[in-house]
Amino acid sequence: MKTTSTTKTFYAIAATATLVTMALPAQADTWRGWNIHPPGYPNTVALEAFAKNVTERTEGRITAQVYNNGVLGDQPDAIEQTRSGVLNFANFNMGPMGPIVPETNVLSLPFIFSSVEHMHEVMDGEIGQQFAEALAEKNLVALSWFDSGERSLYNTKRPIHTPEDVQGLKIRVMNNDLYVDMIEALGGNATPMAYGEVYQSLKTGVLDGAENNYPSFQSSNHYEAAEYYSLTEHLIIPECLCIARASWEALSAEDQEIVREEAIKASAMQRELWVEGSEASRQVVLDAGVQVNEVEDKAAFQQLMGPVYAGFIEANPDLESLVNAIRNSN
Ligand code: BDP
Repeated sequence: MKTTSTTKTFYAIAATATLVTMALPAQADTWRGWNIHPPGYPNTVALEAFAKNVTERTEGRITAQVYNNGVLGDQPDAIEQTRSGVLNFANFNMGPMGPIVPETNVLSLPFIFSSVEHMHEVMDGEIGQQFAEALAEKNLVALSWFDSGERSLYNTKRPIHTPEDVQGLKIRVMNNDLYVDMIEALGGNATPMAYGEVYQSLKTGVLDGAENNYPSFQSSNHYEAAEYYSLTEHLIIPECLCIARASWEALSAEDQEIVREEAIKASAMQRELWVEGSEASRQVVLDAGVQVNEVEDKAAFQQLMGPVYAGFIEANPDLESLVNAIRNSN
């Protein structure tokens, strides 16, 4: 049969239409979740429970799966992929979020929270809602907040008791200029680097140190390379359970409710597991011979952050009231 160009066009459109109708339901309900941590890590356990419960409760309308160990990309990449809806959900630390959602940089100011409890109060209240709104504007729906404890400095050279001990050390930081300013204010040399590259760099001496909480210091095996862990506790950064806005908006009101409830349950679970997990990780690193030291004069570190705050407020005058609101909420 001789086909005219009109019939050809018709067949092409019909074929595309069939493909679209066939492909859409499958794509719409398969949710891929990004996670940087390994199996067994508190965040991983909570995210996996979230995925399982969402899958069960939506009776196949969503099939959610978590991909661990950052296999779907490093964190800055994964943030972009979730913003564009290529990934559907994720647990993100607010550190690497700063370059994309400037408001969240407030959470990366050293010593902004006086304790983990203070951070929880702020994030679970009205101020936390402001951050959720800022994230939503960038296509990330933050449904609940996870804990990530206190981050402290560790290195291969010496215990850190005073800022002078940081002098000259090459310290890895997450991808955010604020952390470069923070380490430089202490006299160290900051190197922004993807999490997955730090272990090798510590081993080979490209880096002298990094900073993180106990669970990550342990699960990343950085403790095998860095013998000194010093409790500077300079950063208390919340993390979100975030959904891609496109995935969220594609849900019925009923399914949004299920996803929201499960995200809140996941954060309660994560916070509980975090407390146990931090203690277990502390034991592992101590048993492995890591020298952990308290930092008696934390104020000495805090004072050096003056210019970091001043520079930040100068560059973001509109965020000054948010900084003050958090500091005064304690
Ligand atoms: C961990 C955070 C993770 C970060 C990592 C890092 O949970 O999101 O990617 O630190 O230092 O504590 O990059």
